[in-house]
Amino acid sequence: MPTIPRSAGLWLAAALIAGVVSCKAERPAAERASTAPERIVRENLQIPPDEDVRQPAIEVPEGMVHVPRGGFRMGCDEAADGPCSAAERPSRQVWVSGFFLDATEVTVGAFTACVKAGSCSQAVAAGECNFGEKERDSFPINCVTWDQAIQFCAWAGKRLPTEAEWEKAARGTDGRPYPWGRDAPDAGGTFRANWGEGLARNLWVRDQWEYDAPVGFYPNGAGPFGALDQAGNVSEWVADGYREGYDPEDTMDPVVGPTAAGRAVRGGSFREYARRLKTFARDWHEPTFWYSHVGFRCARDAPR
Ligand SMILES: [Ca+2]
Ligand SMILES: [Ca+2]
Repeated sequence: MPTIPRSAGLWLAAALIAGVVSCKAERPAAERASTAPERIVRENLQIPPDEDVRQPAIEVPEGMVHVPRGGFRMGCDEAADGPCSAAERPSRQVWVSGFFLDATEVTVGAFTACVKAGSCSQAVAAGECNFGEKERDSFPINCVTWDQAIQFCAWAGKRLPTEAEWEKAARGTDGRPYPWGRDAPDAGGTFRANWGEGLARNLWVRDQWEYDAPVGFYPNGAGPFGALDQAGNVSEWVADGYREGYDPEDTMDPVVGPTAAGRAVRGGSFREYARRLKTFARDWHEPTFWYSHVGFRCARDAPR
């Protein structure tokens, strides 16, 4: 039996050790990447990796905010949100495609430009209405019917948001009861919205405005995607017809056509209790009437 010289044996042992170490150091990068956690996250989202990670940034139109596609919890759940009205139930997961939403309510200035262009009919100018009043350009247009809101958004190359879009923009994906979070509108002495509180007018003006305020007056009231005044100031027409309660099966970009009750209105206004400011609170109005506490904002489809 041949013998390996002692010196050669030591060399072989050293080479083996070096080989093992070298082999570990040169493990292919692709093999290491296959266990990276981000791959698991994408699989759970069921979105192809290319679509998920390699898209260019979205260009957001001026004066709008971007609400990315995805699910959120729409409606009121007694356990999470406290007492719910029948109109606000059932709470369920809803998928909403990506869209842009006006950062503020449509202003008197913007609406007047549409009237001057011959594309919008005049808003009513009386009493608490803002149209035609001096130094009101930065206030929300009010006293407009649902049809006039449709007219304006079309002129601007936009449309009214659906009720689901409006609620997602206000509520985000964490189920918050107000656009800014869970704090009351006046928590810590900071006012986050313009609202009223019953019959006592001295309570209405604590937020500095008895009636409507210029849009964007409360930066601390911004929602999860940056929209302002979704809670309070003027209530807002949305595209949907009003039905008391939601269809639990209609969960992909839901929208309700015209109903006998009227059109849905969201967000509460300067003349309503804080409860009406909640992200899931609902109201409705007759679409051919106008109201001094109702305005609107517009939306537009996003590329994804
Ligand atoms: Ca007020
Ligand atoms: Ca509002």
